Amino acid sequence: MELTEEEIWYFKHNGFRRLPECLPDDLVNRLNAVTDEQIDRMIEPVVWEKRKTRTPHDVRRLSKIIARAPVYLEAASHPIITEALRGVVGPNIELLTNKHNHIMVRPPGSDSVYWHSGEQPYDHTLITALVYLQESTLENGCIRIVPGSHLRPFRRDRRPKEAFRESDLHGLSVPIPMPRGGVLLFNDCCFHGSDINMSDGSRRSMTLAYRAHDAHDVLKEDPEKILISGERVYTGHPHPFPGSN
Ligand SMILES: O=C(O)CCC(=O)C(=O)O
Repeated sequence: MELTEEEIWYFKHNGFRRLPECLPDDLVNRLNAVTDEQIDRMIEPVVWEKRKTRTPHDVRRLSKIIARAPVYLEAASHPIITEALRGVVGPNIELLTNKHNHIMVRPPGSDSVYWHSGEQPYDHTLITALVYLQESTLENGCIRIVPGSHLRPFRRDRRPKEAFRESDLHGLSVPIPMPRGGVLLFNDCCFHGSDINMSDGSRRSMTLAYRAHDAHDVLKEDPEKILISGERVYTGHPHPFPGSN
């Protein structure tokens, strides 16, 4: 569903938007089945929780998911996501494979995701989508976002390394619980992080990065970008300008 003008305004000012529609159940089931297998077989690249044991229970993050199984790209290019993105980045949309492109598994007891702003506020090109394979709650450490922080006019360390709950960013943030199958879009310049998983289950979500295709790039076939909607247009000024000689 396309975002309304009011929703686009909300996204631009607050920096995030929870989409009203969830991905279909069947797709979420298939995502979970493939993810179960990836975790059980501990298929690298993996980011581990801070433990030395390295069992399937210690998998914090599965990296480079798009190359692991076609179902991940199917979800990443689902119309529920692309139609909403269109209102934010226009019709020509690329999925990045060299930023995000991972699943946060967040097993029971998983440590917090420290406060960070994915990109600098002067570089507003990247939109993050979190796609929830499992419900995310206050108990299992749902994401918290500092509304409007993508518009900050001051400098602040992009990764402040402050204890999660003691940071002033915690007091400025809002928790965003999400349903299974839910999709959260946010401007990656927003400060965000999430608390320890205090539940006895995991809290899986795909983290994906999108941007508008750069219409001025002369080289169109960037291997780290997958065009998921629209076309790779070129709108640079040709030289010599037609009819100028
Ligand atoms: O899963 C979360 O709560 C945070 C995700 C995130 O910031 C990331 O994957 O970079």
